[in-house]
Amino acid sequence: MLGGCGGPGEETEGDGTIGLTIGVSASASASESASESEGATGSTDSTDGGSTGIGGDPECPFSDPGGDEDGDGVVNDADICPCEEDAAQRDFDADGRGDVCDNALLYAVTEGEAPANLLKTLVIASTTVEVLGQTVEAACEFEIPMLAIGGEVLVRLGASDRAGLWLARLDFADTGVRECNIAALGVEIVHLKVELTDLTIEGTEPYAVGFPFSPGDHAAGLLEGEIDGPQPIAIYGNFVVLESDNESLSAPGTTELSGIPGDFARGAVTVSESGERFATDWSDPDFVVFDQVVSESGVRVQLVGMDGLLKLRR
Ligand SMILES: [Ca+2]
Ligand SMILES: [Ca+2]
Ligand SMILES: [Ca+2]
Repeated sequence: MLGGCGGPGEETEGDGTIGLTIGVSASASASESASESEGATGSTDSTDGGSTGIGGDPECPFSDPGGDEDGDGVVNDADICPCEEDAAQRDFDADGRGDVCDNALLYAVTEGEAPANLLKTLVIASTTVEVLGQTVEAACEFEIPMLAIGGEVLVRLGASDRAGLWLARLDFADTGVRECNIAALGVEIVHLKVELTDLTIEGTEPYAVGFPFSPGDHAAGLLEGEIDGPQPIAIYGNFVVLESDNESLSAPGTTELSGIPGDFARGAVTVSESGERFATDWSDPDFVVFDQVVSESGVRVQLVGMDGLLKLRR
């Protein structure tokens, strides 16, 4: 499925330089971004205490405990979201605030725990070169381990039977040195030793995806479902060429990928223990995470495959 990685169309009139990189950005923290996100229900701080409003919400004061501020049929002093319509009165994490008016559930990658938090993927690097008098696309590919060592994921529940999901940020361990032989027409062009460092993926559109769940499971403290679409992301990091046996084609050095647009694959989501734990299981070795020309010399980098398990905690 990875054959023919010399894709047409995008190559520029390159000088044959093959040197890539992916670049670290000063990314906003997921928490900051979360509070800015459209439709997020409150901040991600779980400082629920000290509220003065009936129902525990300081932003929802009213004077009549026996009234029905939001008209959902539940009187104010019994309503776990007194200012928002939620006749079902769901409270997934049992903190006294209903799903509809509660903060999003915020999960953190605490520590890489391979094989959990290890995503398998493949890097394909290609460029246009002159070989035996012909201009051809030359490529190499190598597997990289993507071990998640930090980041934040949010899950937002509302009145529907669908949870909003936002992989706000994932930070990955450096890949370690990989070898990459670029060849074309049977001719080895350059043999590189490379490493991807400081790799970070950010979800660029909060809650652009989600997953459906069963109300019965919700009542039992469990949400399970399949993500309903690819999540838009931006990728940052450094692609470092450590050694090269053909420095006229590719000198050692670092290339930045700064905000390369891509997508995270669909996967199976489990939120268990009434919201304490979160897991996503990906199994799509053919999914193209991104496919971009990343340098002026026309180097094209593809990241292919999402396969692995991410386990997070609140
Ligand atoms: Ca009410
Ligand atoms: Ca209500
Ligand atoms: Ca709650």
